Amino acid sequence: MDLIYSERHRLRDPRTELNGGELVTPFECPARVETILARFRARGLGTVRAEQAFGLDPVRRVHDADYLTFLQSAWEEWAALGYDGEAIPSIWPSRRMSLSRPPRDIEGRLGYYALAAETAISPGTWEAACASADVALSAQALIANGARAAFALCRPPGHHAAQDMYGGYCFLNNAAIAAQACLDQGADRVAILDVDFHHGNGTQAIFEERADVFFASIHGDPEDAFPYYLGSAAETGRGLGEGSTLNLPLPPQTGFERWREALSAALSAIAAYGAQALIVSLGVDTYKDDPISFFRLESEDFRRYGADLAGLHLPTLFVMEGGYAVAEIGINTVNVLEGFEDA
Ligand code: OKP
Ligand code: ZN
Repeated sequence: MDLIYSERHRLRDPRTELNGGELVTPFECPARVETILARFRARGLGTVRAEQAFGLDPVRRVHDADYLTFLQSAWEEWAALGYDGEAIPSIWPSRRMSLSRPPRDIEGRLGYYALAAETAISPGTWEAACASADVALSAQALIANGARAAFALCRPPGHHAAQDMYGGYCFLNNAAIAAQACLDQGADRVAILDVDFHHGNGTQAIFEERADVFFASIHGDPEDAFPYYLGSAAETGRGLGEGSTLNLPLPPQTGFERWREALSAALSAIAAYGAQALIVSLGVDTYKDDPISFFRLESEDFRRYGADLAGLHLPTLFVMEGGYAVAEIGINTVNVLEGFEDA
């Protein structure tokens, strides 16, 4: 399968992440995708292609206009205040405050649009987020043109980003933008399977009330893991979308056997739904040595589940999400793709 890559991911290179009360070097760093790209090339899986520019129209199909305007100018507005540090929110519209409108001041708007504080906005963040969406759309075009599978090596990731929210290292929801593109090009039913360790709250929020996208996620139980406030098994979709959300939360120390049973349930549900295309939100932070996660998958397990995914026999778009054990991220990610291709 071919891989889409953008050099512009390097424009997203923040210095700081709020972690444990300190500002640390971010877990979500440029070396992640460079390591995956090198492994893909070394294994000769397919052609590496540059992204094409799709502009903002397909992004606007998923994200609110005011949110995009905010993201586009947030760094410049923050920099104009003369701070030395990167743009990090420090106040939110919490319970018993009004959520109704974004205020004028940039500090107020950061908190309005942020879902978490770890993700600093830095120079180049907007450009890199747009490039990441272009990577997803370019790979989507490959499957739309008949490829069995394609790999969008997106960075920054996307699955925590909702219509009007950023955070969890995400700004634009690459998988959701690609799913919407499939629908806009004529598909009736698309499935997104999120295998990142963290619940894809943004993707769920975007499609929660719709029947044309089935969202299934296997993730650390939100009782115990980020993003905490969405992702319980009780959430099954709302309104027209009732029944098209499937959350499979799992406890700390979950190993591959139990994880694979959850995958089997998700794949059965996707088959029953009658999806015409599969989009995999591919995070490899389920790995046993991931520094911020608590599942126990071994490198060979990624190959095994890649083969399971192929069993759906659907055009499949892999969209990169998380994974922070940088030394093993290339092996684990490419193992999924090889397992899929060898099945
Ligand atoms: C993004 B993706 C570290 C906590 C980090 C944010 C996690 C974002 C994960 N102290 N919290 O889903 O891989
Ligand atoms: Zn994750």
